[in-house]
Amino acid sequence: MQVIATAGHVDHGKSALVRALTGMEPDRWAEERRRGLTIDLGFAWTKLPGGERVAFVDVPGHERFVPNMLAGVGPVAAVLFVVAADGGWMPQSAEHLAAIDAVGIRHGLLAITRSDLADPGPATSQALDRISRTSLGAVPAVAVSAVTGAGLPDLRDALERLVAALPVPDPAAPVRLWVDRSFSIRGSGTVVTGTLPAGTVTAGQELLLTPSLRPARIRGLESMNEPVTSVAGVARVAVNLRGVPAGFAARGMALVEAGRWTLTRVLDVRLSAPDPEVMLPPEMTLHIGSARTQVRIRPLGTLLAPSPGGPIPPDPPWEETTPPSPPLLPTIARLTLRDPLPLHVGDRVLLRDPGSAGVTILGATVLDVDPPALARRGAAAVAGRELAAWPDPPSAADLLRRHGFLRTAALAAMGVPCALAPVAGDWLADPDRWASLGGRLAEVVAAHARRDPLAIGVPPEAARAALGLPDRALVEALARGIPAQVRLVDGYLRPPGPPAGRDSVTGDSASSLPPRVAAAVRAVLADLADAPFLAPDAGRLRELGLDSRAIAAAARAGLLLRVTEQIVLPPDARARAARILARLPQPFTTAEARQALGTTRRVAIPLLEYLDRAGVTQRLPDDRRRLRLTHAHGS
Ligand SMILES: Nc1nc2c(ncn2[C@@H]2O[C@H](COP(=O)(O)OP(=O)(O)O)[C@@H](O)[C@H]2O)c(=O)[nH]1
Ligand SMILES: [Mg+2]
Repeated sequence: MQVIATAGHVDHGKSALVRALTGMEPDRWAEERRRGLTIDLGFAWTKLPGGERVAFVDVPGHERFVPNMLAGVGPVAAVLFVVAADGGWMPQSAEHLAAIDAVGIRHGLLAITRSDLADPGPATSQALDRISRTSLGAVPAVAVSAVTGAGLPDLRDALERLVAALPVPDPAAPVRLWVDRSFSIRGSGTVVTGTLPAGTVTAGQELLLTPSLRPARIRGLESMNEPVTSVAGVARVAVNLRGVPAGFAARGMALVEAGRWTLTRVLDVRLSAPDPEVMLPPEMTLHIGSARTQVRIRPLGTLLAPSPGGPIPPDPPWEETTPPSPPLLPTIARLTLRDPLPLHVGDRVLLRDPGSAGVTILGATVLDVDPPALARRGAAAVAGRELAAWPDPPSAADLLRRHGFLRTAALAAMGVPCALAPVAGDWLADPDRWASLGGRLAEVVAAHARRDPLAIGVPPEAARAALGLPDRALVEALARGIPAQVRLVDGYLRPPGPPAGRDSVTGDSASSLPPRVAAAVRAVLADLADAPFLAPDAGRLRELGLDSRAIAAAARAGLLLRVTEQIVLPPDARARAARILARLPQPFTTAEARQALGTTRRVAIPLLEYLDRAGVTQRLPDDRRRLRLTHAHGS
C-alpha cells in the first residue's frame, strides 16, 4: 500500500475529495463535522481500480492547525495537493507547498476541486507554476468535483500512476513509527497509530517509545482496520502496545527499534536554499515526522550579510566589477532541541517560525546527530567550513573524518552504512588519523623514556589521554602495529629495550639508563666479580646511589638480577646458582647451599626462596631442598 497526504487551503475541498474517493469520513471529531472544518488529521483508505490500496492522511487547511498538517505530511512520500477552482492560490496553499518543499517530498498530484463552480483553468496554471518550482516538480493536474463526481475516474487513474511510480522502501530498514494518534481501548490497553514509511513491524516485537525509551511490546497490529501479524512500510498501522500505560503515549513520540536510531538533542544541519530576504531567527520550531519541538539555532561560521560593522567579505580576485551578493543566511547551523528526537544522519527536518514578518519555513538536512562540542575559539567557523563541504547525505568517511573514532554501533545508530573494518574492538577510525597516530604514540613513549629513563614505561591510560583517544584498546592496537618502536611489556609501553638475559653492562643496554645509574651498576658488578653471590649491602647501595627505582630500571634493562628490593646479583645469577647447587648431594640444607654459593644467610635465604619461586629448586617438608630435575641437568 501507499500513503498519501492531502494539502491545500482551508475549505478548498480536501476532506470532501477524500470522502468521495474512499467513501470514508475523514473528519473524525463531532466538532469537525458540526463546523465542517478539519482540525486534526483524518484517515481513510480505498482500493484503486488496479487493486492497489492507498490510504489518505487528510490534513487541516486552516492556518491555526498547520502544526497538525505538518504531523500528517511529515512521514509520507506523496501528496494530493488541492486547490479550489473558485478559490485559486491562497495563503495556506503557499504555506503547505513551502512545507512540502522543505520536507523534500518529490511525488504528488494536483486536484483542482470545486470545478463545478468555476473554470478550473486559471487555478490550474497558477498552481502548476508554483508547484513546479519545488521538490514536487512537474505534477499531473486533474479537475474534479466532489459534488457531481466529474473527474473522479481520471483522478483515480492519476493516483494509480502516482502510486506505481513511488519508490518501494526497504522492508529491513530501521523502524521509526511516528505516533500521530494514541488512545486506550478497554481490555486492550494503549493503541497508537502512524504512517510506517519503511521497515517491518511484527506482533511480539519489542520497540522503544521515544523520548523516554520505554520498552513497548507489540501485542497486536492492524492495518486499515484489518488485523495483521506483520506489516512492512509504506503502511498505515495501528499498534496495540504492552507496557505502555493509558495516557502515556502521545503524538510526536516514535516507536523505534533499539540501537538503530540516535536519540539526540543536538544536531548539525545544512539549511536548504534559504530565502535571501529572510533573517534566521534565533529560535524556531523543528518538525519531523509527527514530532515538533523548540530549537535554538546557532549559525556555524560567519554571517556574510553586509551589515555595518559586520565582517567585510574579501574582494574576490576573479570578479573585478560586481562582487557576488553574499548569502544572508549561513547554510550550516547547530540546533539544540528542547526535547530529544530519534534521528539519522541524512534526515530532513523542517524549521518553522510564525514571526511578525510572516511565516518562515526552512528545510534542513541532518549532517551530524552527535556533533562534537564547539569548545575552542573559532571552532564554530571551522565546523561550518568543514560541514559545508560535505555531500548530502554524508558518508561514513565524512563522519569518521570529523569524529576520528566511532563505535560501529554508534555509526549504525546514526543510520550511516559503513564498509570499514574496526581497528580495535568495535572502534572504527578515520584512516588518515589512524595512520598518523602510530608515529605520535612512538614519540610519546620515546619522550617519556628520555625524560625519565628509570620509569617502568608509559601506562596505556596515560598514552590514551596524551593522544586524545577514547579507549585504551586503541592504544594497545596502535602499539601492536609498530613493534619496532613501542613494546607493551607487563602492561606498560616502552621503547624496545635490550634482549632479555643480557649479562654485561655494555653497548646499548647500558645506554638506555642514565649514565649515573649505569656507572653505579658497573660498580656493583665489579664488586660481584669475584664473589657473585655476596650481594652489596644497603650501605653500599646507598653509597652508589642505587635506590629501588634505579635498581628496578637496571633489572628491567637486564643488567642486574633483583632478588628482593635490597638484594641484587649479577644478571646470570640464577643460572650460575643452579649449576653450583646441582653439584651438591641432593637434597641439601640451607647451610650447605650458603657455603657452596659463597655467601651469607642474608643473601642465601631470599635467594633460595627466589629459586623456589622460579622453579629451580624445590623445598622439602624438612626444610632441605633439591634441584628440580629439569634444572639439575640443564643450564
Ligand atoms: N460545489 C462543490 N462544493 C464542494 C466541492 N468540494 C467541497 N465542496 C464544499 O466545500 C466546502 C469545504 O469542503 P471541505 O472538504 O471541508 O474543505 P477542506 O477544508 O479543504 O477539507 C464544503 O462545504 C464542501 O461541501 C466540490 O467539488 N463542489
Ligand atoms: Mg478538511
